[in-house]
Amino acid sequence: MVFTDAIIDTKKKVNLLGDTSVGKTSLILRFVKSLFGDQYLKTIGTNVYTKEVEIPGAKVKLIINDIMGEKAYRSVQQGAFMGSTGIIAVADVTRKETLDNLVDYWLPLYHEIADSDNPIILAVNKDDLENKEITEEVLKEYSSYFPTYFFTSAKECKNVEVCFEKLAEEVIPNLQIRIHDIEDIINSKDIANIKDMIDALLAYTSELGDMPYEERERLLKESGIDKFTLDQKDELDLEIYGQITEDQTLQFADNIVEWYEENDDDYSAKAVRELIKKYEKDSGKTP
Ligand code: G3D
Ligand code: MG
Repeated sequence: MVFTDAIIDTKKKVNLLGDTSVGKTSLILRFVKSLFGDQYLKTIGTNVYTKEVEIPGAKVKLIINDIMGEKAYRSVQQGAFMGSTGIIAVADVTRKETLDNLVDYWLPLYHEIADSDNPIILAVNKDDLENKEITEEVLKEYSSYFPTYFFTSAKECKNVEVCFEKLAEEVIPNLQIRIHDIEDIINSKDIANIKDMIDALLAYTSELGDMPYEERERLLKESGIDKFTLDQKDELDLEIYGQITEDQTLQFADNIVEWYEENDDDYSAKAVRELIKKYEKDSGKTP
């Protein structure tokens, strides 16, 4: 079994930001509707577009907010940043000041509202034009703000999809690491008995699934595994395993799935469901 299917199915709100006329609306329309041109651009206020992106391991519905670039609309712009999980910062390759304005105006404005850890992809747009003021050389000086950038053209459909796909990847924390590691847990060894299963559940929740220690302990207790506490390394004593029943183990697994669902971690809920299936198969309960 390999996690090539989308194991996460989620929605994420993202924003494009940057000065007027850098091509924010054009990039969105190119990406969402495969359109470019005059008749679509006369947007007023904030517009919201959605498009589903498939990347390895996940299906992400991007909810893309388009804002007006005029700085006078500050409060409207900030409203559009609520709940944002990541941004494409857009500059115009022929106007270096649009890059500086990202750093001096747009990023600080965004960070007043949104999490400073949110991923940022830089799109240096209109790469089809001559008279470039923003080059690879120039971008070296901005690498602390924009570690990831693409030269794009909404007009010529260059690097547009890759920008949004990269953002989709980055708005899911640790996606690649998690896919790799859960595959390891699931593929590397059999989960043929209660001990293996509990070990896998403890390993997943503590190392990959970011479940707080106290929560893990609480879910153990709620599963009837209440006589025991975890040690510092999140391990149970060896002798304890013999006293745990299969029902308690599966109850623990179900509680974990439920906990992840409540905490909007679809990936982890699905990963633990896979562990349950694996246990049922390896222990001979299902063919
Ligand atoms: P904005 O939403 O950031 O304000 P728009 O920017 O998407 O409205 O684009 C502003 C102008 O730049 C538009 O031209 C648009 O056609 C043009 N534009 C957008 N992307 C590109 C691109 O990749 N290459 C080129 N050459 N032009 C682009 P008008 O003439 O309508 O002002
Ligand atoms: Mg626009």
